[in-house]
Amino acid sequence: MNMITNHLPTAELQALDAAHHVHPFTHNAALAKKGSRVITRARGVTLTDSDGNEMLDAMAGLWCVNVGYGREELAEVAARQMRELPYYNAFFQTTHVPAIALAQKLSELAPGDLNHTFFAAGGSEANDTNIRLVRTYWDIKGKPAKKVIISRKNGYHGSSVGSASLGGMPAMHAQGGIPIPDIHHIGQPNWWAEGGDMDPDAFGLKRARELEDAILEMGEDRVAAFIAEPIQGAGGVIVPPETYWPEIQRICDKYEILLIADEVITGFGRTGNWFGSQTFGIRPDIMTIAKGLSSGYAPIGGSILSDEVAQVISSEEFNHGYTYSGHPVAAAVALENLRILEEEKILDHVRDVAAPYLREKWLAMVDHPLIGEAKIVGMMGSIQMTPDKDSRAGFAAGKGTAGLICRDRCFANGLVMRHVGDRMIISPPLILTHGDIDTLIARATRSLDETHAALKADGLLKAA
Ligand code: PXG
Repeated sequence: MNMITNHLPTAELQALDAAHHVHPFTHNAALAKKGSRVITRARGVTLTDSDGNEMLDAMAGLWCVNVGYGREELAEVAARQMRELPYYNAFFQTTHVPAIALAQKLSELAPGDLNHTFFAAGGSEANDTNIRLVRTYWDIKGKPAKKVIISRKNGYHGSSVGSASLGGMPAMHAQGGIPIPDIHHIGQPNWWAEGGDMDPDAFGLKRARELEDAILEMGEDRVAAFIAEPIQGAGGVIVPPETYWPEIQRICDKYEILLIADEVITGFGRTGNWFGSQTFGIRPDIMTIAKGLSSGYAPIGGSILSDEVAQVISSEEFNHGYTYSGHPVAAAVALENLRILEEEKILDHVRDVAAPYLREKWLAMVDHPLIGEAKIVGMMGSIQMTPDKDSRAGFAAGKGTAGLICRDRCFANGLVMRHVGDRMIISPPLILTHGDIDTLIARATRSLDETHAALKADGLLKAA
């Protein structure tokens, strides 16, 4: 049997990794010199590396391990499904039990009449499906000019050609000939960075109305859909002002465009409800799902469609699909993950136990001398570092200088907390206890103190 175990010393694993493994979103040559951290094991909310260091994983992997690590039931279900039917597809007038059961379960959990799921292997694929799907939808409805999809600057929708085009990350658009045509980006509701002298509510309205301006400028007859994350995740856990989503919903209702809520991060309990759309009162026509759907134990994602969208798209052949659409093992794991979330009342735990306590501690971080803003919804939060709280200035040394220092201090202090520029973000497993939260906050505070001291010592506390 080919066992994948931690059978080599760390340095040898790092050398082999550098020699043969090309990492995503990484300057690989620089990493090769430094050496990757080798993660060997995880249980509950704790990661262990190849040197035996333990870290509290406040990112739940990559925003996905909602039920925490080490759930035997998920391993059991995967093994059982592999023995029973490891693979089959749904292309040629066939189907299988895991895909049927999961699609049915999702129709029960998803709000409104979102009753039909098209499966993919992750969020990028699902958003590529959405691009082809909404354009085909309007073709079938006799409105082939409706091709433009409006999305947002600093949004993240995946890394394939289509989904990265929907995303609004300039560094991604700089590589590989994207965006594809007919994607239009409007501004993001990031008050801290871009709100200037406006109050947050007025700014939220202003940014929402950029959608209306774009529709009016291009013509309603050219716009197919608007896509957005209820809370921007990879963009830095940007919680929109309260005015933002109601105004977006009003605009989508007024003009004939489809609303796609990208719930890849905000789905499956992250915000305290099954979906972020419920937390913000959004009524989407399509929801993108992945990550927490299987708690990351198996790669699976999809698009949940409203009755109307599904009925239109089903009226002709839709020439689209992936080998792993509705993969039986991934679907079985997802179904078991949803059972765990439901039967163990993990959403109740988030709402009544974990999120209120985390919120109290997290928001208090704004009193730290480095922190200008603290935001949190359910189990996703961000804190913004700044050299000048009043002016909301960035650091003269450049964006990300403080963020990188803090991220490294966090690792050293046994905490995985990400940075996006100089914003520190968390999205921990939903099963966090009060004790875990105390640990998280203590390690984060210590890391911030050390970052503050390091910036001070190097003369880097200057505003840009
Ligand atoms: N939509 C959203 C909202 C996401 O956050 C995707 C789509 C793409 O999903 P897949 O499964 O294809 O990766 C994501 C993924 C980061 C980071 O740096 C975030 C994601 C992926 C990789 C890195 O925060 N989110």
